[in-house]
Amino acid sequence: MTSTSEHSEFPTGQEAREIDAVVVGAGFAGLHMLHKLRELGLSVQVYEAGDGLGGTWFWNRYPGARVDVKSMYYNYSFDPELEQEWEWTEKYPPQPELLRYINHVADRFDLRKDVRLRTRVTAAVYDESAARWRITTDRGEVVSARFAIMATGCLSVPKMVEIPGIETFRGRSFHTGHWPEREVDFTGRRVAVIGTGSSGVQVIPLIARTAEKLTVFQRTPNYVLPARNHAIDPEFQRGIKSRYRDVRKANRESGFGIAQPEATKGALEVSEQERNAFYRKVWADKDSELVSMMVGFTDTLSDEASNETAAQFIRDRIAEIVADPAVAQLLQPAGFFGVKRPVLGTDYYETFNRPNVRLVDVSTTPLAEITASGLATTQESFEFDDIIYATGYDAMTGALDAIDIRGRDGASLREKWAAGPVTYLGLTAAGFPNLFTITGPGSPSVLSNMMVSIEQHVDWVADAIDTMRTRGVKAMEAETDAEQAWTRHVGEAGDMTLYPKVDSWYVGSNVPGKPRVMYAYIGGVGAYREKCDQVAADDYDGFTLTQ
Ligand code: N01
Repeated sequence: MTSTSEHSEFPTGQEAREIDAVVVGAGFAGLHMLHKLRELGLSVQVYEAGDGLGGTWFWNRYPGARVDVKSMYYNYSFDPELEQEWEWTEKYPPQPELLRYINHVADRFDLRKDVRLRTRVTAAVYDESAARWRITTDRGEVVSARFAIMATGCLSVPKMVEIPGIETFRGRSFHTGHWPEREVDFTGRRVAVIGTGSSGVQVIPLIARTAEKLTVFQRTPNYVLPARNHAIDPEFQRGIKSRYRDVRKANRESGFGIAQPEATKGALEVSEQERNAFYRKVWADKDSELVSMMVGFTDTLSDEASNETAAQFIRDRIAEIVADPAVAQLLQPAGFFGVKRPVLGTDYYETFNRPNVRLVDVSTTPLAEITASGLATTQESFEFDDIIYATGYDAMTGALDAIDIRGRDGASLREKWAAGPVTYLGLTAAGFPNLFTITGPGSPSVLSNMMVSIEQHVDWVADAIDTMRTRGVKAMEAETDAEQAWTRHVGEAGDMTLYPKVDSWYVGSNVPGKPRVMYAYIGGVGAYREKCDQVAADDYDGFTLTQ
């Protein structure tokens, strides 16, 4: 830590309401941050663009939306009573259940009164002389806060297709990440789904059940493992609850935030028989998890030949399930397994055996235009009643870029990150004192069980703020050297794996023109937590604290 001291006063005649902290976003991260800061006695205002709480789980209301981390691990751990009293119903709960849980938490801790819904933060400008952030909303509200905490979500800015004509379509259009609150009926309709990532994979089987005809436009096939979702076994739920402290600790110390048996061998260090027996177990076991396939061997995500064994195993399963060999071939991914977000699905491949479902490969004949009556590829025209865009997000930086964030000397965060995000620990940026990004770029975030990463960041930020208050520190700012070293480390950690070798939103390649860098830290949540704790223990090493 470097300490500097300066004297300043708040500007006189300041018209903005003064509070301690603004939190942007009322999803899992924002609500938890609010709770923690209130416990510290701070005055907090949360702004939320949606007209309900829940962030991701508010907006992703499409049919089939559910989490793909086990319910028992995908919830708050901060309150032992809360974790005991809430009863999960399924291995992977659906969106309505998650939204009920979030609203339950909000009521239980009386969080609503500090959340302003339907209000989008448009700008955050740092006033160095006052060491305060001036936050402006789209409703014209201006508030002055010591701390600005961005809990804006990693996947909250939907991305559309980059072709002309979207606004000309006369039928109904939906983006999975901005789904209407009312129930949408697809019975007897001709429906297009564009995109086969996690959202597409979840929505496609359900739409296929009622639509007259479903056409799926696939650019890149994904590796889809069977979710094998089921009603939660009460015995299992009781068992986890009885040892929750140990379970939480193990998850926090793990690589992806979901503890797994430690792998000791590379995939090619065991016999083919042993390897396939493992893959078969993960594929078939009703209690297995996505991450098991990724970390069952030490080198699945880092060695091309090892990775290929898992990839081929899944391709073989696709060929077994899909009746038409030409369709099966189109559904078989060619690239590495696990380093473009793999997916859990229910009846996904089976759906392509239905007579009312057609798969169109748009890697060879790309989408060319959305028309008044449907869409056209470079080869064929289609007519639809409904188009569903399951086309993903401007991930990690999209929501931060959407706010005009200006730090010391009016410097813009957007401009600072023009060649890719530069952060210290994925939590802070030099030039932007007292601004924190929960699960920000450069932290494990999307490469982990989000609940584990959210809680770790919220706790770290709350501790930092508490320390500042106790010690009379007015501003905390990352040092440029520390920031550069961390950002380099994030890139180097990525380079030790296969992640940068494939196109995916993890490296920003899904958004034309976005810098291609590693947007999340792959070093593992356990190691990352240790690093963050060490920084705090070393008197906030790498930060300048100004009194
Ligand atoms: O978005 P995606 P998503 N022409 O970016 C295609 C989380 N999540 O909403 O792969 C044609 O993964 C694009 O094709 P390609 C999870 O972390 C979790 O599905 O770029 N196609 C791809 O197929 C996930 O990773 C759950 O070639 C175009 C698809 O659209 C993340 O959110 C559920 C195109 C986008 O896939 C994002 O998932 C849902 C174009 N111009 C989401 N543009 C859980 O299960 C895009 N595509 C927990």
